[in-house]
Amino acid sequence: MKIFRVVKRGYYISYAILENNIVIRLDEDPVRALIRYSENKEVLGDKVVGLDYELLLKNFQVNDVKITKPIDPLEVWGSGISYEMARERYSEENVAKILGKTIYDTVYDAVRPEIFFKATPNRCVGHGEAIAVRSDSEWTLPEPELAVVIDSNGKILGYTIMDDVSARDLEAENPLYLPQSKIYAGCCAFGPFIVTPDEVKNPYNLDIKLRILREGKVFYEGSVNTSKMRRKIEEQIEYIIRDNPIPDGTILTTGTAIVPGRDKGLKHRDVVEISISSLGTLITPVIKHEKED
Ligand code: DO4
Ligand code: MG
Repeated sequence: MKIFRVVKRGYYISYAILENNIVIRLDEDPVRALIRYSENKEVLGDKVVGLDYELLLKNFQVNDVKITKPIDPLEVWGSGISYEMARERYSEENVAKILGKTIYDTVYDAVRPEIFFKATPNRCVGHGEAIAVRSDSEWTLPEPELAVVIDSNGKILGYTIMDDVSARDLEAENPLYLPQSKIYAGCCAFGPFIVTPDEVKNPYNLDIKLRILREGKVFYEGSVNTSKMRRKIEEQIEYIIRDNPIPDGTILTTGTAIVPGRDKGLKHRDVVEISISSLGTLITPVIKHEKED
């Protein structure tokens, strides 16, 4: 099952796409629906005909119906340096060291992963909605990542595409600035769907592709397969739930391996496209927050 959500005249409506493209209008909160499905494969709602969700994905809005983020996660957490490529690229900056090794080299080899708080619903956007560059950042990058939606016990309810947008200049200046680099309005995009585990055969064999478009042309592109992930998702979840109560529908984003350089920072009006096999394509325009006088 895939779920998605639209907003129509100020109201959210959630849908599920079942086998053979049968579309159901869900009768309950989408997180509750994911839990119900994970327990007994049951879906509560009525069959809908004539909803062209492919057109919604392409145009973002059709008449008064607009696609939006599939759930409002009360908490979004991130895992860092879970790929060799991230360790390398993050270590290239003149960053803090512990006993002669960069903090990124150290955490890559450590038993304990890097886990950080990422976002709340009001900081997240969905397909077709704008991610943002902070007004005080000159180097902000998209981080295309596989994310999991989990329940309060850490059980995986579904997978989604997440963009862990990060003000890289702030965190490169001082690791203590990580929360400011990671958490602000428009710092996180996810969707367009949440896809249940029965439709994602192997989360460790998914292609992740990133394209940054500038004035309609490809300005940057990169790709990776999740087989390169060093920290398994279960291990990341174990650390998130350890002595740390999380609500049902929490999202964990599992880290990036695609790290564009200093000359590839996002600009106002860019468009970021992230595709992951089995999960679809997440497209978001970029805005830059304006400095206040
Ligand atoms: O401290 C660095 C954050 C790393 C990160 O977000 C990632 O590896 O995806
Ligand atoms: Mg990240």
